[in-house]
Amino acid sequence: MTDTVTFLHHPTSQPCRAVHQLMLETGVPFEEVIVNLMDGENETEEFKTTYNPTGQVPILVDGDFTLWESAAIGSYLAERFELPGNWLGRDMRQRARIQQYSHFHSTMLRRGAGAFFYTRFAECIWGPRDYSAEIAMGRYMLAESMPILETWLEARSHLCGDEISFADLLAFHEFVSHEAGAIIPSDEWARFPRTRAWFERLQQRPQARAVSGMIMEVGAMRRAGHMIPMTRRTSLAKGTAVKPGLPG
Ligand SMILES: N[C@@H](CCC(=O)N[C@@H](CS)C(=O)NCC(=O)O)C(=O)O
Repeated sequence: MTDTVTFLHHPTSQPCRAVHQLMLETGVPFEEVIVNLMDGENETEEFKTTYNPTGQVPILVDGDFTLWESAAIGSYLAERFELPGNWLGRDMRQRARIQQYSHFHSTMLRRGAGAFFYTRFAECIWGPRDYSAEIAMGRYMLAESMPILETWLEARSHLCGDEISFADLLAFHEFVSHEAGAIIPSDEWARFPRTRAWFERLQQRPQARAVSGMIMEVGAMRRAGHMIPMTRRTSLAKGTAVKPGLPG
């Protein structure tokens, strides 16, 4: 088995950036393949059959083994490359804490991505429409999640202890997108000073900057009113629509 894995991703995607940063931080040998989400390359039957029936990224290919879902990819990389530090947990309890966070993340903070997607991306796919219900739902998920993060960060410097872990990267990259899209106003951030300080600390990591360049550029373009060219007509943020099939 070769030691180089293949990483299929797109740099605008929060879970992709979390996995990407993990691999850069820990020196995992990988080659990258950028999947053209903007034109729906991931929606073809061939892509879904070969890689992931949901069509989503990130995806990891290690020889004849293909894996998707960012949390599963993190756990796999930890064992496969014996990742150092606390990235996926030094001991049984730390590993369980990070798993706990990953499940919380999927049902709570991750769904806040709808606020970013429907504020900044939806118009590039479906044109100007009323996305207020979806934006409100995304904001609601953020409002539910942020106080929980703030409580954790009152007791410790990182989400799962006093050392950085993959949980921090999963959460951090959600906020990077919100920052790129100017989704969370400063008076809202002011209610969560520890979360803000944690976010700013993580922003200083060179690998965080290395994987965040494109989303910051795209966010700046959208804030300036420029459209992102896309030919896809389906959602990039599955699970954040309020009505089935919306807006079609
Ligand atoms: N739960 C998944 C979520 C992955 C996900 O939402 N990927 C999005 C990009 S952020 C995607 O591939 N969207 C394209 C599509 O659904 O067509 C994970 O953590 O890996």
